[in-house]
Amino acid sequence: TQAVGGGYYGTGQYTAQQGIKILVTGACGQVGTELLPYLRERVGVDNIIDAGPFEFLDVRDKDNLSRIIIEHGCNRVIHLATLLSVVGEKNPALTLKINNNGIQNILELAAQQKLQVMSPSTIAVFGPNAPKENTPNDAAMNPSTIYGISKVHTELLGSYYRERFNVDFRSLRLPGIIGKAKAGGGTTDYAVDIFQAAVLSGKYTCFLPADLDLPMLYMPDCLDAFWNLIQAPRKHLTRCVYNVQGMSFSPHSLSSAIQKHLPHFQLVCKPDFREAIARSWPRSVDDSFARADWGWKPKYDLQRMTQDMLKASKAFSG
Ligand code: AKB
Repeated sequence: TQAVGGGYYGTGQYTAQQGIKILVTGACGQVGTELLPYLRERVGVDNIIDAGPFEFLDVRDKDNLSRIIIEHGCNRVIHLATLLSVVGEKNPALTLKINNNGIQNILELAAQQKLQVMSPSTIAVFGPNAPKENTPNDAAMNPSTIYGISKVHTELLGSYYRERFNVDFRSLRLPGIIGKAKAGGGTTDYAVDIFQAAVLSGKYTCFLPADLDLPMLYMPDCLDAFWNLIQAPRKHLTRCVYNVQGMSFSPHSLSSAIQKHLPHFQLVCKPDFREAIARSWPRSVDDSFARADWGWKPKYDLQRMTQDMLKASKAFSG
């Protein structure tokens, strides 16, 4: 067992955990980029196999997936590879192939090789008829985007494999994720891009209306959510899919939070087709099951996240 130092988020000392070997798909995406170093601190550098720097992998290719899992002796998979809401509407057929075939391959291999599977879902599983405020974990879903439909498929297939084949499947319904890594292809991406624009030009043109609230989560809390859910004893989990959020805000309230640090910052809103996607989603979600079952407790609210993001964006832009 080897001790590794605290890192990027000042998380302190961790002891590399013996017996955990994780394959992370989608390792070069927004969450993967930050999850990899976070996991390496916790389970040891050699115990994270990612489909980025170490193995190139198409999640539709089950034979290659199987080879990588066997060759590296993986016992857990964090399956992040997915197409998000905006790209999904541009290419529904490809979204079904990547999102649906990907999770099916992972779950089939998990059943054969007894792997724990963590694969995030999204607030996009909730469609226009679900309650908009504090959307309950068990609200009827009926999404209107292909991305949401593919993630309902992920949730249902995961639950099926858990009941039928005893696969330890776990999932988080992620809201918009704000972090230092670039986002891409999502409806909530404005909440990432706005920070670079604020620091570089003092102005941002947003593709959503100023008053439209969406649930959001800051990356350090997102990473803790992944870790805490995969580490939770299975007997404590009353379900396999959990709503989580850290805050809920509109472009206008985010802009006001930025103006506290950059008084001349200007927000201009020119809503486009992404408004319809955002309007079909919850404005906030009820995450009380996550709090009760595995101790979910986000640390960042809008003010704290904004301060941290502006600091990082300033450092980044020199
Ligand atoms: C998106 O905007 O598509 C994603 C999501 C909310 O799942 N960030």
